[in-house]
Amino acid sequence: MNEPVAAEAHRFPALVYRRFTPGWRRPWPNRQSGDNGGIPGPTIRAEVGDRVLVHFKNLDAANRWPHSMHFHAFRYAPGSDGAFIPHVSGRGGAVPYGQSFTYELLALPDSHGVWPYHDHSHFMHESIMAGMYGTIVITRPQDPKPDREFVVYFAAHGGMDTINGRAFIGNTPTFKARVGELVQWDVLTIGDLFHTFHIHGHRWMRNGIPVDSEDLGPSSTRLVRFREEEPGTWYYHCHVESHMRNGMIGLYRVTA
Ligand SMILES: [Cu+2]
Repeated sequence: MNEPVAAEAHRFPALVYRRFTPGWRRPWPNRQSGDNGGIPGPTIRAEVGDRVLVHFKNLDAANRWPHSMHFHAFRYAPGSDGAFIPHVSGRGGAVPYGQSFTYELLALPDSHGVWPYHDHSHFMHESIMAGMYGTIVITRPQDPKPDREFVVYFAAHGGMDTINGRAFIGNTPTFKARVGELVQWDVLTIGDLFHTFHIHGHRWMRNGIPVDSEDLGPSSTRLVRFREEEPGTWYYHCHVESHMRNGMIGLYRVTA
């Protein structure tokens, strides 16, 4: 038997992206569970053809590190890459504490899908380990609009294997859907590890072949979509066994 461990042993100091009202006056209301509430950061949504401006302000009062935002999938000039290259990248690659920067992005026809964004400053690794990453969803007009959309982010934090920054059932999100609904799972990974996304009792198509698992390397993404027809309470989890038993598991409840 494992020794009981104090709750504090299962907490870690986090550093997150948060959406604010214009002028960074106050945090945006956290209406959707898991969005703007911690890890991952708020989901950035765009349509193909959209020009997107992201106004970033570094409010890391705890560390006073420089930070940045680096966006996958969009087209942007090198100045909006958000990656720190010594003597090259300019302010966008390392925004000093207290300062702001606007990233200019364009969603191209081949930008559609699910993608990560994350810190890429010289404190990238510490920052990602602390939670500085989020999701980008870029849609095309012809994409079906799901009735339910769930973000599942696999990463390791504080010695645990987490889904959306949380470990074990009851802490990880419990997702809900109804029979007949079009359900979309935006599955992402960040960090050093490979993960396998698996849902019990369900299958979906990948390149014309039915699958019930998706293997993802670091910084990989999968958009999983199916019409729900299986009522019940189901596990979803990473199928790397050591990750699952270290917290990477949650519940999915389907009602008729
Ligand atoms: Cu895993």
